Amino acid sequence: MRILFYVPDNAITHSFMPTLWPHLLKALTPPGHQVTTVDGNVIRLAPEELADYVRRERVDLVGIGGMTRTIHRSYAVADSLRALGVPVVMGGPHVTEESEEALEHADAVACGEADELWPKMLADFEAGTLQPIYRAHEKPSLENYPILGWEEMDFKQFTLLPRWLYRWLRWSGYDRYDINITPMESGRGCPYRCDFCTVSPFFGEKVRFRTNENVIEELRLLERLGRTFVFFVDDNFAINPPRTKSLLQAMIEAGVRMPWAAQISMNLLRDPELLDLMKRSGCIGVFIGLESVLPESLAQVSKSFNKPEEYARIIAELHHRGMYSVTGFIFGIDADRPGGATKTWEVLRSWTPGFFPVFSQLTPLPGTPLYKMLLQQNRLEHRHWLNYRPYGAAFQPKHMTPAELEAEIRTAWQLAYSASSVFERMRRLRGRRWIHKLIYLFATLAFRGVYFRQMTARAWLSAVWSYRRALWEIFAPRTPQPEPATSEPEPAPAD
Ligand code: B12
Ligand code: SF4
Repeated sequence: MRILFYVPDNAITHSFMPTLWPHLLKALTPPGHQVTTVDGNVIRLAPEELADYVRRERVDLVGIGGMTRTIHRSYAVADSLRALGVPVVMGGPHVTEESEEALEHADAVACGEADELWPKMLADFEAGTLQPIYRAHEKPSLENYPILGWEEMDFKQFTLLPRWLYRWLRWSGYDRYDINITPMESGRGCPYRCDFCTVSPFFGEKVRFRTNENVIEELRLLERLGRTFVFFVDDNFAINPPRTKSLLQAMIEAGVRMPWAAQISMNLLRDPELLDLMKRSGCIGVFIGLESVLPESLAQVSKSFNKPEEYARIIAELHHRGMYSVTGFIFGIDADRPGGATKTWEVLRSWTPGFFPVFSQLTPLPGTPLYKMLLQQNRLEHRHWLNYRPYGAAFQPKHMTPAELEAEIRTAWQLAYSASSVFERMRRLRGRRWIHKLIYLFATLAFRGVYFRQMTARAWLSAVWSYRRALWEIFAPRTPQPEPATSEPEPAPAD
């Protein structure tokens, strides 16, 4: 049977990393089927174009991912495929919570982790007995996790470099440096229950892990394939510190030298032994959900285990060891008031410049305590995901209007990525080698693109041009020279 997995596009950014679920489900597909994946974030197709492709390739069954952020795209694609008579199944965190809604667009829905459901769905489909809902009652163990077929993957489509730069690399014979990321799971689940997060409801509070040997086997495969960078997608990679340390130790002993990044909560990064092992095993970056610099806001989303007074020190500890931090902030929590973005930036600008901040609005995702609370208080835009607006507020914040909340996000991005504040950070890197500064500036440009549209050569060049003073800093002599602070917000983006 011919099966197509489709990852819906987010319509804003190019993807730098394959999405994991199609590759995992492919590895769990019984032999005898031909499975292809199309990632809409690298191959942008209108629903009708995808329908044409499915007809041309005579696909028998299409599986579509269901995240809240892109669910409107999933439904549009599903509708156009089913109009052709092609059966569609869906899975993922959104459809798990909103299965009735999803069934208006799909023939069947996998609710929860689908590792064990998928072969059953497939068998039922072949037998003509496909059920509408498949629900995982037990959380699958990850002890016998399959080794994914990465050797069949065309990673070049995910290159992080802008296409024009990549074309130039190819032209000059350096296209083996296709910078992109391979996702890998080492465990699932998180016991922390932050109010806005779907991870505890979806994957559960009981944490499950792959064996060290199994993770190392996949890392070895990636090394053989010449892969350059791994992102552990576990929501809290160090949730069980002894286990994480044992995995990192095993990676060091096995001699797998694969640069990696992961998501780890701030409270777990206080441990210097963990930080040392992270560095020795190849860690170059950590995503940390800091969420807020205000203790009252953290308390309101049940995340008081984050301690703002230790943020700067831990970011500096990571940076000192050569690891960057991507720090996530949320605005719109009930304790937040207008002006929060400026206050936040006043705190952040004094930190060691080894971090890349990203800002988003609080988003009520179905299945979360936050969603239930806002629904109860009648502050929620009904089925807000069907009316998706980038960085749009989908609820009524307590101390500001939705428009004010959107303005806070804009201000935060403008302050953090303005030419003057990037220049200021580059000046403070004067003690570092040029290559470090180059990487920092390139990564800053890439993170800037999360908010400011940067999909064309022109947009990239214009961003580089606006950072020209910072660019010169790459070649500045290696002497630390603190510069007085001058972060002025930039004008709003034209797009
Ligand atoms: C990696 C990741 C990203 C990467 C995605 C890159 C990539 N190409 O994969 C990046 C950093 C870009 C990202 C961004 C965002 N993410 Co994210 N991300 C994750 C993360 C950490 C891992 C995803 C993963 O691979 N999981 C492992 C796989 C195996 O699990 P899975 O995807 O759920 O798949 C299983 C089942 O769901 C099911 N399944 C899934 N799809 C399908 C389809 C079919 C047909 C079937 C049968 C089964 C099935 O089978 C799989 C095996 O059991 C998850 C959290 C998590 N641990 O899952 C959050 C998560 C998916 N992200 C989330 C969010 C909110 C976002 C953002 C909106 C954040 C933001 N504010 O911008 C953006 C939007 C991204 C977009 N698409 O536009 C939420 C989604 C919640 C929801 N209800 O949709 C999650 C769950 C985290 C959370 N805190 O709640 N993210
Ligand atoms: S620590 Fe991270 S993964 Fe765990 S519940 Fe909180 S936000 Fe979700």
